[in-house]
Amino acid sequence: MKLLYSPNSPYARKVRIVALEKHIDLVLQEVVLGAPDSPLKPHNPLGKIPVLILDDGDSLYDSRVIVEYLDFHTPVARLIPQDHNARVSVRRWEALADGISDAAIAAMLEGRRPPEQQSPANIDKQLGKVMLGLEVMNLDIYKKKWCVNETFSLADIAVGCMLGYVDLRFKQLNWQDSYPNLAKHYSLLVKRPSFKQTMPAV
Ligand SMILES: N[C@@H](CCC(=O)N[C@@H](CS)C(=O)NCC(=O)O)C(=O)O
Repeated sequence: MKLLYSPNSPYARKVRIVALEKHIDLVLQEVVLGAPDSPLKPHNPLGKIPVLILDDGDSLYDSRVIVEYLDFHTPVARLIPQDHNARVSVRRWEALADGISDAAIAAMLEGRRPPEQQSPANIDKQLGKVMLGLEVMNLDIYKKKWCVNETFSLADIAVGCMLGYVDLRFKQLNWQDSYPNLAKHYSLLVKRPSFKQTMPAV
């Protein structure tokens, strides 16, 4: 199986960490987004990464579909619980983490537009979503080691990938000072070999 990815994508990192935690070998192919000869389009009409190309040539996207596929590909180290309520809780954490990444990416892209075309109001709006999302997570993780049922899961992976991305692009937010419960959770996550091996490039 081959993963089309870019090193700083929080969604692609989520997939890479799931594969590492489950000891699934993936061939990694780095993709430059927006390159005219991008190999993405034949595999994902949306032109987004990550994409997982299966051995039969079929392709899977987006990251939530890929992690579901990988988690059921092998029962080793299950990351999405089978119990319905626990599963919904894990997937809600993931939805919030991915949504915060969406907002952080939107703010980053707005800030990269030519100054005269930028909308400071949109940057503020997107960063507002980031901070409110972090505040909710900080409350939810209070006195818990892991996000759901005291068990390491996809929820923790999604949260860690999002926090790594927020740190990469918006260090100045200093979210660790405002959200100490989340900072404690993150300090546990970054000790895992799967997180160390996939740190975003500076
Ligand atoms: N919901 C998607 C989001 C994927 C996504 O937005 N990826 C970004 C890179 S971090 C991308 O490919 N952007 C290129 C584009 O939007 O054209 C997922 O979870 O896979």
